[in-house]
Amino acid sequence: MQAHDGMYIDGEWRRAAGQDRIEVVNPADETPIASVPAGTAEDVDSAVRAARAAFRGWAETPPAERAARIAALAERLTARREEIARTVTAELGAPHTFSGRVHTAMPISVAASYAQLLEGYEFTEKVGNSVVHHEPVGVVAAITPWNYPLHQIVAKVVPALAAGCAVVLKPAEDTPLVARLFAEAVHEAGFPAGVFNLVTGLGPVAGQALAEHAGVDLVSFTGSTAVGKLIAATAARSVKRVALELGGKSANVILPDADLARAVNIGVANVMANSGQTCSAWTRMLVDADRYEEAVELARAAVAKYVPGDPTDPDTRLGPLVSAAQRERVRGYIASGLAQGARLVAGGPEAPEGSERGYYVRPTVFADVTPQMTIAQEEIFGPVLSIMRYENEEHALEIANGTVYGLAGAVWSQDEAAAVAFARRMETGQVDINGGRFNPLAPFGGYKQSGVGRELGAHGLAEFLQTKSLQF
Ligand code: TXE
Repeated sequence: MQAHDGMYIDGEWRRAAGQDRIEVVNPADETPIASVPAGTAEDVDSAVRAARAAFRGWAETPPAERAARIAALAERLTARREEIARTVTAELGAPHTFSGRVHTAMPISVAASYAQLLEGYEFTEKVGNSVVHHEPVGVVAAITPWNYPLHQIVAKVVPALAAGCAVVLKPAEDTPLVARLFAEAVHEAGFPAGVFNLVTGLGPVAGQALAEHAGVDLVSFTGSTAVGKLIAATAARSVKRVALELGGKSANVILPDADLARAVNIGVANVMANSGQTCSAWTRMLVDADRYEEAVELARAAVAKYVPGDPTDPDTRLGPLVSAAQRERVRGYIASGLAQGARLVAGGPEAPEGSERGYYVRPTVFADVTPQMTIAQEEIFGPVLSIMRYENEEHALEIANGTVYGLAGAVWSQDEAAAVAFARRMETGQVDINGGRFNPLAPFGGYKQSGVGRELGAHGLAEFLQTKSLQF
């Protein structure tokens, strides 16, 4: 087990103020693999001071130079991609192929997209007799979750740096190792000291201290809705800006004329990816009454391909959940589905066969799920799909929009215009039409209680800017 010392503050690895440590556990076999310092309010204060001191200089650095540093960061992450993928597999439990293809390649593409975007970006505009300047907000606190450990960091830190902000990152306690690799890559990329700082630590200690700190101008948070509300309330006390990316309960709406097999297969794959620990996962599949049983059978066959296994094995498609706590939450939701009368098509709350060790759950499909059930309303964050029946399009829309969330979704139809018309009526921030494809420039974020603000692309950059107008 590797005991890491230090946190990256003011361009160097500094010893933590306190003695407490966080143990990182491999979720596939429950063995401790490393430990990192558990930062305190004192460490947070040093990091925020370093960021404040570096901010002005970085804000005044020409955008082309900021772009060059970000391009160098993307290049350093690319050079370390195998190490990153291995680390994500070790601390999160994601299957190795998925760690490489998604957990590593996707954030690298996002980082590279900001280097490009900055090149042509206009930080000033003329409006009548005024010139409007888009200026960086200041010091940004980035608080990130464990589910896509590198992507969540990149999606906040890189646009903040591109905007000219200085950043203090507090990554999730379950997955601090990839955050350390990110800090090393930032260092290698030659950013000025203090522009980026990393404090590892517990949410209620280091996270809370960071969200409260008077030297922070904006808190960008991704995580649970409960903590998001807490952070918004804390930030409101000193009128800090917030960007919140919270939970989801996205609908996968299969319209009656859609290619059913394709929609169900891709829909099941979407929910099983990352063991269901994806905020945008299409966890509610909506199928018309006529083709309902056919869809259930297709889903039963599709989910059989997801056999929980060792994430380092290249053939494994479904790894464990991140922690024992998440496993218990997910099993609890599966039990609630059974108790509330949903029909179990596959899986169940028991541990999968042969998984005495590791935080594994059975890939689970429920049919006959009704909108009132807990599993149709709350974010489960595990490999659990609910298949729901609709009578007509209005009914489908009512079900799709019938939760407090609105993060993502999907619509399938042979008639693309009909799919688009339906998507426009969905109360959600992003919809994939007939499958969709990841676009690092497309804004991502929530309607309703799924959040405030947008990540990625120009919208993600604008999150970290404030405007000043000069009148002539
Ligand atoms: O999240 P937390 P958890 C959802 C998902 C999951 C549930 C719980 O449903 O099952 O949340 O996950 C930091 N002040 N999502 O408990 O606690 C914490 O240290 C400041 C959805 O892991 O919200 C971590 O860095 N910070 C989601 C981050 O907040 C605090 C991704 C997220 O942890 C804090 C993850 C506090 N008081 C979970 N308490 C998504 N939207 O993608 C905790 N933190």
